[in-house]
This record gives sequence, C-alpha cells and structure tokens, in this order.
Amino acid sequence: MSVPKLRQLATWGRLESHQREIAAIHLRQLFADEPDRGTRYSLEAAGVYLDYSKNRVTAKTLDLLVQLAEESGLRSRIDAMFSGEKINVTERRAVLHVALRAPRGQQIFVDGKDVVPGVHAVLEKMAAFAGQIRSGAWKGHTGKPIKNVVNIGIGGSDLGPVMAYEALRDYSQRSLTCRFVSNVDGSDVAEATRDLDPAETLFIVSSKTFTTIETLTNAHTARAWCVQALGDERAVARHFVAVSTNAAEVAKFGIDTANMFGFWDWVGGRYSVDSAIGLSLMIAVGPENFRQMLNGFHEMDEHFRTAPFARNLPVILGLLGVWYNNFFGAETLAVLPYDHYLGRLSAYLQQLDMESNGKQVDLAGNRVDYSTGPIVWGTPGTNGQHAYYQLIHQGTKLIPCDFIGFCQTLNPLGRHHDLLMANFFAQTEALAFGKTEADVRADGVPDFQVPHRIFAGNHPSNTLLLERLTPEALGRLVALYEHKVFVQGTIWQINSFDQWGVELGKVLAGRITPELESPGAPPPAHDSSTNALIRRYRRLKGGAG
Ligand code: G6Q
Repeated sequence: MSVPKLRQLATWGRLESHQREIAAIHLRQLFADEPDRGTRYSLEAAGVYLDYSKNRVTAKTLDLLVQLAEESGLRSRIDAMFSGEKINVTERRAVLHVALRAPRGQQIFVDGKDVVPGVHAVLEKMAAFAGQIRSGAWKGHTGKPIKNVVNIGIGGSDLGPVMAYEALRDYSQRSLTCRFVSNVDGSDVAEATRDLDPAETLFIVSSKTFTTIETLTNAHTARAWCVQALGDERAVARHFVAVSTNAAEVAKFGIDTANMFGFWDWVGGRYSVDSAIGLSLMIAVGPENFRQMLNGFHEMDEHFRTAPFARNLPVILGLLGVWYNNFFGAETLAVLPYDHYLGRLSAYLQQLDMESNGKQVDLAGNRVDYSTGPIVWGTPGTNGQHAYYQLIHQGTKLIPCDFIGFCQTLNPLGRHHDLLMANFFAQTEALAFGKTEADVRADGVPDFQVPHRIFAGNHPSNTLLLERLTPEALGRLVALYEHKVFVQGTIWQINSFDQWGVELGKVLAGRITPELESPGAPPPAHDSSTNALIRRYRRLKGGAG
C-alpha cells in the first residue's frame, strides 16, 4: 500500500494540536484525574509487564498514536516482514530474523524456498559442536580439551553474543572461560589471550562477510599466537571455527569449511544474536538454554504479529517513542536495566536502534523533514543514579527513560534485591511526580537552597517488570526492542535494515592505512588538519619522541 508522506497524514496534524493541548499538563494532574491510571495504562504479554502510565499521554493521545500506526500501513509492513518480502529495499533483501526462532514445521519462503529447515539444520550442527566443547570431547591440537572460548567479531557479530553471554552468565558452564574480542586496537586481543593456554583455547571467528578488517586482523593475530605456541599450522583446524556467510574467504583463512556455521543474507548483523553468531553463547549456556531463549523470542514475535495495536507491546513502546521524539522534541532515550547481568544491554540496544533508525532519507530516497531515531544510552541501575541521573531529574532536557527490572533475583543475598528494586520504583516515581516548593519548604530546607532542591517532575518513563532473568525472558526482551525499532522505522518511512554509515567507515580507514604504514609514503594529501595530524603521528609513532 502506498502511504502519503508522514507529515501529510491526517493524524499527524491532529497529534500536533493535541500535543499543544496537553503539553502543560503535569503527570501529577493526569494521575489525579485518573486514579486508576497505574493499571489502566499497563499491558502484559509474553511474560513482560509494561506500565506506561507515567507517560505524558491521555486516552486520546493513545487513540491518535494507534491511528497513526494504522495510517502508516504498519499492519501490512508487519505482514510483509514476516512473510519474507524484500523490505530491505536498498540491499534488496528479506528481513527474517523472525525465521531464526520459527519452530520446526513453520514455513517461511524466500525466493520460493522455505528457509526454516535450514535454520534448524544449523541449530543442530551448533548444538552438536557445543556439546562436544562442553563435554571435553573436542580436543585441541595437543589432545587437551577446550577450556577457553574467544569470539572474534565486531558490531553485530560481537554486541549480541557478548550482551547475551553476560545476561545469561548465571546459566553458563563455569568451567569454560568466554571472552569477546572486537576492537582493532591490539590491546583488546592481547589482554583477552595473555593468560590463556593456546592448547586449551578455541577461537570463533564471527563475521557475516568475512572481510571486516578489525575481525580479520584480530583473527590473524590470534592464529599466529596459536600456531607459534603449538608449533604447527595444522593446529588451526582444532582451534579455529568460523561463523559466516562467506565460505570462500573462510577457506582462504585456513578454517575447514566443515567447521563453518552458516547463516543467510536475510539476517542483519544487529539482528543476528539468535543465528550461528550466537555460537559462543550456545557453548557457554548449552543448547537447551539457547533453545529456551529462542522460544522467548518467538513468543514475542507472535504477540507482535497478532495483537491489536492498542494491546501490542512493541507497538505501544514504539508509538510512545515517536510521541516524544517528534512532538516533544526529545532527542534521546535512556534504557536503564536494574539488573547487573544486563550490563551490556544498553550498548546492544544502542546499535540495534541507532544503526537501524539513524537515517535521513525515506524509503524513496527523499530527505525527511522530521526527526528520526533517538540517541540511545544507559547503564545498569543503581550506578547511574550516582552519576548522570542528576541531569535527568533537574537538567533542562527531556529524557524519556525505559526502566527494566525483575521481581526475582538470581543471587538472593540478604537485602540486596529489595534495596535494588526500592531504587527502581523510587526513581520512576520521583521522575514523574517530582518535589514541589511546598514539599521542599515542609522539609525545613533553608530559603537559599529551596530553588535548588525543587524537582519539577513530569519526566516520562516506561517500566518493564519481568519475573526473573531467564533465557526466555532475555529472548522476549530483545525481540520486544527489535520490533519496537521496526514500528518506529515504519512510522518514519525509513529503511531500518541497511547501514551505509557503517559501510563508509569500512572504506575510509582503508585509504589512510598505507599512509601510516609505508615509511616512504608521499606526504599526505588531505585537508590541512588531517595532514598535520598524520605528519605528527608518523613522526612520533616509533616512540623515539
Ligand atoms: C550490523 C552491521 C555491523 C556488522 C559489523 C560486522 O547490523 O552491519 O555492525 O555486524 O560491521 O560485520 P561482519 O559480520 O560482516 O564482520
């Protein structure tokens, strides 16, 4: 279906005037007007409870936002994605991360071929390999079992596995050490390997294209480290496996393609954690936990695909984001997980969201005249409270927040969990309701401090409350954000599935590298700033001063 330009949609103008009507209304007022707001504006599906009552919305706002989703053709876009249409138009690819968690027997076609059997074949191959590593049956070159697993990858081939490994560490086999190397800075691979025994170490080289300079540089360094220590080129076969779509390059590196785990061009890097890119995770937590995680993903997929928009978690989260981004001028979103194991979730979501929706032209290639994807950031609670929350509470910027918490802890230790969660609830309450001048004066605060100790409140937040951080819960949570990003990309009429900015980075450094490496390179021919910096670097890089 063809959709008019976003700002020409009838609902867009209605949302603009509605925003003017309610912009000045405080959350205190909204809660006073609707005493049952806390339960009325909440949703529960696929094991996730979302309280979105502390948002600057009324029933009318939500009606209009849902109407916007409908007018934007969201329903047909969802169907197009799930049925394997090539909605990644700039790369002419289907977008089928949902097929990675489709149960056996479900059929999803790309170019007339059902892709689900292939997905399960790779999962089985991964499970067999993971089982061998976990049991010690797979022996290294000298006959020792593997004790260390190092994933080498970057971007989508790193952030997903490391985030999920950290999230599910409690479920991991503790006799195995798992590490993740991504940065081309040699210090990354040096620190990751320095205390490991090469005879007991397996490297998983994870790269969809197998041409990414960071990953290949790290993989070659790891290969040299391994071969030198074990004194035999043949060691590579027992200590290196690959996850890739590029068998020719994998073979060129010296990895037996029998030890390659494949995936497909319809899996985007940042949507690949549940493909073979998650091999390190599967080795760590075992095939059964990995399957449970896939079940969680699938549960959220089904909810997203079938639930009416007004009761659809990714749709509601996505629309609330559009509300602040486009009607309140908010530039950013803080994601604040109150769980130590989710230490890398914000970084993961940062890529998922910013690489997907950091776009300035629409699907037809026309420059958009509205704001698209937000800046996403955050760290786990309560650490942020002792750092940047000050700005969220009392700064001049509007920063919508997602708070994520669990009712049960994986480490019941004394009062820790109740203290953690007391902070979790207290923050959303304080952000919404603030502290008035009267409250401050009632506390006996001296006059000169009063203005400094007032909290305006009216800061919106979502609260996502789950029962326990299980593999299923992680799958549900990640799928929720994947689909939320898709909802927003659909409203903004952009392609959430390409990443030309990343591709540019891959080319740019390649141009300067020879100017740094070859001693006889001609003088640099860039702008005066870059030239001077390169000259200085060349002069000092040897360390002689
Ligand atoms: C993700 C991006 C990007 C990609 C990396 C690694 O969606 O495309 O982050 O994952 O650039 O690419 P390779 O897996 O091809 O090495």
